[in-house]
Amino acid sequence: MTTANVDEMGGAAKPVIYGQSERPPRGDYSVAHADYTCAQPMSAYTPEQHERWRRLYADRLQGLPGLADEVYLASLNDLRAQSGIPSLEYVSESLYKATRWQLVAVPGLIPEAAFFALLAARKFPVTWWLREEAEFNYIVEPDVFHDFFGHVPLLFNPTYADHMQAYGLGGIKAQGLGGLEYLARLYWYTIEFGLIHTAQGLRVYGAGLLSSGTEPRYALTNAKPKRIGFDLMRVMRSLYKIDDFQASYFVIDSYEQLMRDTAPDFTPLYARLREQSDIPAGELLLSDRLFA
Ligand code: HBI
Ligand code: FE
Repeated sequence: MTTANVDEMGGAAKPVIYGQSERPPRGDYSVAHADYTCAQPMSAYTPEQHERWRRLYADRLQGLPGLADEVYLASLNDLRAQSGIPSLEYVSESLYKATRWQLVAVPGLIPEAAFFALLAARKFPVTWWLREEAEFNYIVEPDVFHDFFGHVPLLFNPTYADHMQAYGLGGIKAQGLGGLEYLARLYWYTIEFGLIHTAQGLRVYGAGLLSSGTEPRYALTNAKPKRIGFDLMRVMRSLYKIDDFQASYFVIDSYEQLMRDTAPDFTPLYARLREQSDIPAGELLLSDRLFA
């Protein structure tokens, strides 16, 4: 999903997507609560939408064996969510037992402060509406398929789940420190487009990759993109592209490494980052640890 500069004035916030024309919101923000959560209108989903979910699910899943991290695939399989748009409330029962996370419905992209606050409370915001048929292969902003199929399975992994809460807590702190853009880059190159080095080789764990269709194979096998060992400062200096395959991907050794490397207080890092130049997507540094 892209970062959004959502109107902080609350009310019917209209998400302005970077680089895209302003589009009318598809979720009704006026019915959302103060924390931007809303009811998931299970009865409003049509048979056509459940059928589109089944086709999206089958289409993306068939491309993942051998490309997606086995931890993700096993958890996705356990969710048994292939037959239709899942009830967030129902899935939250097993999720809460596993890692004390809950899924909450939101009308779409929400202001960063609200997003961080929900993550810090171990509540993952899932946009409740499903993309149109014309958006089957690509959608600009997150819909229920991207958020659920891409993000939810790994929330059953305790280390990833703890990292996601730490990210939310870090986001709340970053707001007063001018660190938001750096954190958005960290989220982009891990949670959305991250690769992981496993005993079987490089695998995909980023939600933006998992829900995309063709990018996992590109990310792992195409000669064009750079595959760089995760380094926190390097990632937070790295610019990214929101409307094309990535020019660089970052590789973690484990979810434990992601948790460990992002645990320290970022305050001194933001000061250092402001002194350093941004690194264009696709550019390499001599200090980069490269994967073939
Ligand atoms: N809102 N619903 C929703 N989902 C997101 O992933 C999201 C968001 N608002 C802001 C946002 N992500 C990004 O700016 C993060 O980098 C914070
Ligand atoms: Fe996402």
